[in-house]
Amino acid sequence: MLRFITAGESHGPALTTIIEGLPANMPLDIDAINANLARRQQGYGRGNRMKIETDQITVTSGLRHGLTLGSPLTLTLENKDYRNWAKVMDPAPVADKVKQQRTVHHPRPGHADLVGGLKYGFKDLRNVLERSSARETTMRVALGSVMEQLLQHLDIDVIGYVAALGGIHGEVNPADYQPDQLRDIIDQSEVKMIDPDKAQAIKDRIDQAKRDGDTLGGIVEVRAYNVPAGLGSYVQWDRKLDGRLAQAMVSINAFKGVEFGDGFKVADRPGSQVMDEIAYAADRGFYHKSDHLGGIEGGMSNGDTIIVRGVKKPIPTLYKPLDSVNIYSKEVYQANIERSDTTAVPAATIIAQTVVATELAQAVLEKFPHDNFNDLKAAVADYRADLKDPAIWQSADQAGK
Ligand code: EPS
Repeated sequence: MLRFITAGESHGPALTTIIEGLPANMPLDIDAINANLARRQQGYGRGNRMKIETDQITVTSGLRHGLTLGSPLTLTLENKDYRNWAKVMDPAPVADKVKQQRTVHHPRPGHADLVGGLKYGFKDLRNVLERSSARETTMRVALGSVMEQLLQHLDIDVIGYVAALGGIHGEVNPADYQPDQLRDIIDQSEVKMIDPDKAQAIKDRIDQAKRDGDTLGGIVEVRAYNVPAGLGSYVQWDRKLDGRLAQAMVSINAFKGVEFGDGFKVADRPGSQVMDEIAYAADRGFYHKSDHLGGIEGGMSNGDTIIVRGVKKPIPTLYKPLDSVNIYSKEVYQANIERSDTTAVPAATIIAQTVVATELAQAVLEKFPHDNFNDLKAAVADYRADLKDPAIWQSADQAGK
């Protein structure tokens, strides 16, 4: 069983993740993890925090000479900004006058501030803000990059990009590109969109939102290629792959909804225009003539490209804040202004990509033996070979029935 946990406050000393249940002997490329962390820092519309940080992980357990040990893998990332917050975020007791610094008493609408304070009984809502901050996604990306590498070793590619930002939708069909081409296009794009014609309009809209003290949301799409049929299961609610991907996507800060394939549009169409007809070819095995359902049937991957989209609401911290209430005086105040981004939708592409990779890798590990990574590779290769013409369906006495 694979499990993981993340820890760390936005302005605390460091962020950490521990991943347990990884196969032993898996090559792990630290530079590739750091490259994904750098991608998370990019994107038009990011704020000033990203100018302070150079997010890079240190591995403190579970890896030796570039190969996993099968023991818990610990990744740690230092917050450079901590040096500016050392007193405010000091783990040790501090003087009362320090406690009065950088307090948050005017909760931001749309953020966890108010409810978190009510729930945990905090005098200073900074205690909520520090952990609910999207800074946590550094660790989702770090651990998800480990999972992404596991999938890449099995020839499974996962790619995220912006489908829409601030109401402007891309019009280029991602299915017209190979995964490597998509990766190159996205890496070159400041707004992480495949459609180059929309980039300028989106940048203008971000600039305008910034001038207005406002923020923008959008839609992120993730595609997973070459996923073998049969990950996840129909037999129990919590094993359904789409259910698990949906939970993982909505767990990303500010994500409010998820859809697969043609998504909510299927509500308006008859079944004949929604189901993907089944075909067979010796070189491909069973396949579907279309991919309206986004590569998942009955809670299982069906061998087609998995297509999942998530909607990210605009960041709740507004430089022109909305109304709030002082939690002590109950008087109307404007919400606290914390340094923030105009939009983090481009950054969310790598977060969604690695979060989807995490769920898929978990599903792979559940299906195949994996104490030793070499056994996992062999088992996946054997299974893929059998899927093309399953031995169980070759018995002559059933032919033609
Ligand atoms: C973020 C770090 C945060 C914010 C942002 C995401 O750093 P700071 O609060 O020091 O500016 O820039 O977080 C939010 C917008 C949020 O609402 O939590 C990061 O590393 O991604």
